[in-house]
Amino acid sequence: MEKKWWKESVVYQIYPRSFKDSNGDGIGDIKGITSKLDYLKELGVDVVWLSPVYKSPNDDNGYDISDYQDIMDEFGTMEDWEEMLAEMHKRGIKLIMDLVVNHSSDEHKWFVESRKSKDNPYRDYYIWRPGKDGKEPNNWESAFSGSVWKYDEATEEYFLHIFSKKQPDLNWENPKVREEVYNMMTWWLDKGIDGFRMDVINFISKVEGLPSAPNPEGKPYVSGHEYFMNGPRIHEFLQEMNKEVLSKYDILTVGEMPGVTPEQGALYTGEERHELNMVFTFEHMDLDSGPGGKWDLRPWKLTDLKKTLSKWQTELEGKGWNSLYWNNHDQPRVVSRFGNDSKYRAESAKMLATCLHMMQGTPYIYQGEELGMTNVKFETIDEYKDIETLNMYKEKVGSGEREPEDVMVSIYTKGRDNARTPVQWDDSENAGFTTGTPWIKVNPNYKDINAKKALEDENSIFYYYKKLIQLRKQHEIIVYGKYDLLLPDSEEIYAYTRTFNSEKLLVVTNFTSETLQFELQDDITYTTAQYITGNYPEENRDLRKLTLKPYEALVYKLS
Ligand code: TEU
Ligand code: CA
Repeated sequence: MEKKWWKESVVYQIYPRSFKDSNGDGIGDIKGITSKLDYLKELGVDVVWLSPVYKSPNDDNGYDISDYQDIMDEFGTMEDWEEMLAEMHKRGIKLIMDLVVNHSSDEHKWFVESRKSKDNPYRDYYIWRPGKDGKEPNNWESAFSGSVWKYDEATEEYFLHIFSKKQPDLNWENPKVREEVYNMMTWWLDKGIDGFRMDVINFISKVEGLPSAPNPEGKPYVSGHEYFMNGPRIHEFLQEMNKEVLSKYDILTVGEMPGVTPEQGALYTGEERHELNMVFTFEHMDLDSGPGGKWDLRPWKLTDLKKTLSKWQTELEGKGWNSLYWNNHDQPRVVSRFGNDSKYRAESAKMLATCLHMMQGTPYIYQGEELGMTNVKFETIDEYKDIETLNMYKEKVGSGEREPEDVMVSIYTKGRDNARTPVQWDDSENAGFTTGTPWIKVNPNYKDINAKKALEDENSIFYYYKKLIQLRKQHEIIVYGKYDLLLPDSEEIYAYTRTFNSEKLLVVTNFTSETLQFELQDDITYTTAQYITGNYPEENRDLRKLTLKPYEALVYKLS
């Protein structure tokens, strides 16, 4: 397997709106990020992934871009951005930018032109269709509720938007669109950035004819994913992008890909295929969703989590490369989801970190994860800000399909705002995030959970993450070792080994609040067992008969 810097790196995701406000307007900004770079340096991360900071009317917090080559006023100026990049590079931190090119904002100049007339030169930059029998061109449902089509009076046609009405999908069939995107990417790379995270990049190729999906239950709209997820020309487009842009730079590329399987993941990331370095799978994020989608809650099972993650580990071994994540700006907080955010918050946060960071792949840490930040429960729906959450609430409650209290439980468990409450810097008002009124409320637990407190406590979750990051630099086996799952049927213990040359890494994690026994199987032999890390004080122990404390994590190197 080829050695690469991006395989040896740890990435930290910043969601700028919620990271740090520098001027008291309640909105995180670029100068706020720059003021916290020493904090990131202390943590030891190699790369920052910055969620969108481009010009945007903020219908979807920056994922609706109206100018790809300018900075959002609320976040600062291009000079602020350049200063931030220089300060990152000074500290040896690389920067990857978010690339959101499945869609733009409806306020982008391309779309403003496109909607003017059917013969406008920009018309084919987007996906326009006439209605069918006075209705939408097909029955696909938007990710943010309702139809994916919006009727536009000016030309009496509909345009496609998989996400919000203000996020029209770009038409990748049009070579001019692709060329514009490649030029824009080159422009940013020439400004010195170190790569891209590509938003829903496996949605850019749509099936010809945009057929309606089967709808046996006669619902108003149904998922059209099979017609645009991993679509017919996706690999061609990515190979073209690679040839025109990516291959000319030594960069990190990661594609966000809902609905990608490990088999496809191997195609997207295969070293010989010249597409992307890695992808973000959603398989492990979907384990607690029922057939009705993400808001249809169901309990998750550890055996399913292990099956999914292990399949990615083995399928990509020697072919492609994994990204490793528990959290991002779209997901609930992991300690509330797969851990225990009350009695064992610190233990379970460290256990989850260990379980993930010891796998093969590039780990991603989402802001606040290193503090063990938790989900939030706002009392009323008006306190929520996320368009996905608000639209869903309106639809489900408005139609009488679900009771408001019941919908709130879904939001508490899965809502994206769980990840978007401000980073808790200290125990002062508004958690030190802003001197003004924060755009979204701070989690009330900030007096107990905050960075200042974490930095003063050598046993904090923060320092545990720091150690995990350092270990990756010290032990090649953590980066390159081959993964093998142990105890596939246990609903309580997640254990695996990594093998590299003649060494093995043993990782044992307890996913419960119970004390458990773990016996290392006989066919794993060794003469010395070196303790690498754990989330309880180190003890001399017999690996053949381990007693695991609640949410305990242990890592040994066997040789
Ligand atoms: O997300 C894409 C995506 O499919 C989901 O994560 C989605 O946001 C939602 O949670 C489905 O339940 C990306 C971005 O990460 C997200 O923030 C944007 O809203 C979306 O694309 C549109 O750009
Ligand atoms: Ca601000």
